Amino acid sequence: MGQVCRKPLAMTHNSHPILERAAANGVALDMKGSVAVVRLSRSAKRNALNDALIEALRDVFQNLPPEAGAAVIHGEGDHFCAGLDLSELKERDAGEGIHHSRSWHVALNAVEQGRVPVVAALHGAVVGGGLELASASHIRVADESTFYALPEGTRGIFVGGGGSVRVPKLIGTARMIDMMLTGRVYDAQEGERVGFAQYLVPTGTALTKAIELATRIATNAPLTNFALTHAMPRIAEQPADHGLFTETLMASIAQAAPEAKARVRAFLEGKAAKVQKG
Ligand code: 1HE
Repeated sequence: MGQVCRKPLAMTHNSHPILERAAANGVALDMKGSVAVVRLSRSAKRNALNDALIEALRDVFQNLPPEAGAAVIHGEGDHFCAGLDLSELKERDAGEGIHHSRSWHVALNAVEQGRVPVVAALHGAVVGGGLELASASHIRVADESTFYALPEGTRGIFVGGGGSVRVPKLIGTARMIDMMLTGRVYDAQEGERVGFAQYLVPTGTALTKAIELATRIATNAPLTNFALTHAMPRIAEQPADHGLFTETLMASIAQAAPEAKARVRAFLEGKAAKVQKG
């Protein structure tokens, strides 16, 4: 997990200078119960991701308050995120481009491989780097206004924020190549069908739904959430024999935790909810 695993900030999120700086650079954090609600707040530029905002995103996800058991990310205004801030692209040479792309990888890894599961609440444009950011989250909830695109192809550039790794895992390599070669845009319904979003909700309700899901996720045993967000993606990339071995290790660690024992005992004593149909 590298640096994202470090001890969370002891100070409140309102008072800590790192989070104050992040808020000034377009990433605001509010706690809603056990859920860290992270808001892209650069709506005048459609939440386009400039260097300062990427750094802020990294800082926020590396420093979530200890009471956070899950996080939600959403965008202010009419769109989730318009991707890379194109005004910063003008003069970058190859060497600078390498560092720029790697800085995105660090920030989006902080989202994907942080301490808690992350639910993205999507609406409006989820394009370019915005789609890369959404793909780094663990669950995506989209409202009916959402549309997905990778305009990098038509802008003469390539994805650089992890999109070529994460987007094909959601929709497949062929669909991603098609999106970039042809500029194809998926609407909200199609986006759910092909696998961008796991939930499709009425316009204006994605954030509410995402917070509802995150609140529930935050009640899971922390080791279960860790297994799902850190072990599962790695198992999926391992050869089957290695995957089965990793699964065995993770399962035995999770079941040995006192929290697991208590939860199973509660069910056996009739004190825990049964699985309900639909
Ligand atoms: C921006 C950006 C941006 C808006 N960089 N400034 N991303 C794109 O190619 C998408 C470009 N953006 C758009 O297609 C549209 O802006 C939207 C569909 C997202 C929204 O349209 P709309 O009509 O609501 O807003 P707008 O009038 O186009 O934009 C409002 C302002 O935001 C305007 O600035 P203003 O000063 O004239 O008010 C726009 O210039 C500004 N703006 N999007 C900079 N992206 C790690 S590699 C990732 C590579 C990529 O992400 S490439 C994809 C880039």
